[in-house]
Amino acid sequence: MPNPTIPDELICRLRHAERVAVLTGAGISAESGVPTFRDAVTGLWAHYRPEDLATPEAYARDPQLVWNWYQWRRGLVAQAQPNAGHMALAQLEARFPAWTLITQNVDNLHRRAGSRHVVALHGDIARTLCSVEGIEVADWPADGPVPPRCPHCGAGLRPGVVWFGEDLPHAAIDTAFRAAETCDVFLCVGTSTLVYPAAELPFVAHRHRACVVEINPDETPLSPVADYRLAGPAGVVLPALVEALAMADAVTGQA
Ligand code: BJW
Repeated sequence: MPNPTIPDELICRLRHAERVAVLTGAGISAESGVPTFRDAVTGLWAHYRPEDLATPEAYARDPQLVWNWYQWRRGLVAQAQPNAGHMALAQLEARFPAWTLITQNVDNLHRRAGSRHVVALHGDIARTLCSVEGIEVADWPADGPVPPRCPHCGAGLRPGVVWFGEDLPHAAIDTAFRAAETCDVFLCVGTSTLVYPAAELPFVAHRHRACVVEINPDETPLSPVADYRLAGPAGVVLPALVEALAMADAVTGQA
């Protein structure tokens, strides 16, 4: 793919920005081999809609099915490596006095790429909780029931993620909204902006007069209000953005 053009005015906005917020979604991890939610699913799970599996109702109805789906995804995530998009965001963190990286992803690839401050809205797929008590459980017998049982109360175990209809972690969502309300530039990367409350964040930033940049090969409900749409894969566009900033720094002789 040819190097995407990053508008000069956007580089200028970024170079003068103090407060930058970023929201990432499944699209940023697509190039690491982690499937997105709303793109066509192939293979073993092709007959299931992720929206129908990531709910407390689905777990109550068929805990084995939901547990097995998460085990399959855990395997994919464990094999995945951060890509150039994750790396570019980790590089940008050091540049801005106030930087907030908010992710809907549960794959931990931002931290593995070197991002130090990550606000995770939807949990962490590597964690396992008791479905009744909510306590974290680290180990269970490999040859036991599926899903495994909580060693304290015997209830089924579940992944430490946020399902539809469940509350997001309060501290994380508060931090995310504060960042959206106060940032100069908001980067919205690889999300369909269909799932709330995360989808509200770029619109909040727009209402507070931030410059909103969408990085996504496809249009989304955010596209009509975005100040800039950089249409392309995050693993290409974000490194191009970092490079364009570095070139502008070199021309003016400052970082
Ligand atoms: C690329 C690319 C590349 C591809 N580079 N880009 C207000 C209005 C209406 C409904 C609600 C509302 N407020 C709350 C709701 C209810 C609900 C909701 O939003 N429903 C909507 C479906 C309408 N929200 C909730 O229930 C939330 N809880 C809540 O609000 O609590 C209070 C409450 C309770 C009860 C009632 C009302 C309020 C919880 C939401 C939890 C979402 N959980 C999931 C699963 C997490 C665990 C897991 O991983 O299994 O989170 S669902 C799934 O969607 C996952 C994702 O984080 C999330 C967002 O998806 P994302 O990341 O945008 O992925 P995709 O696949 O949709 O898009 C990928 C994009 O990437 C595409 O645009 C591609 O083009 C692009 N792309 N390749 C860049 N290389």
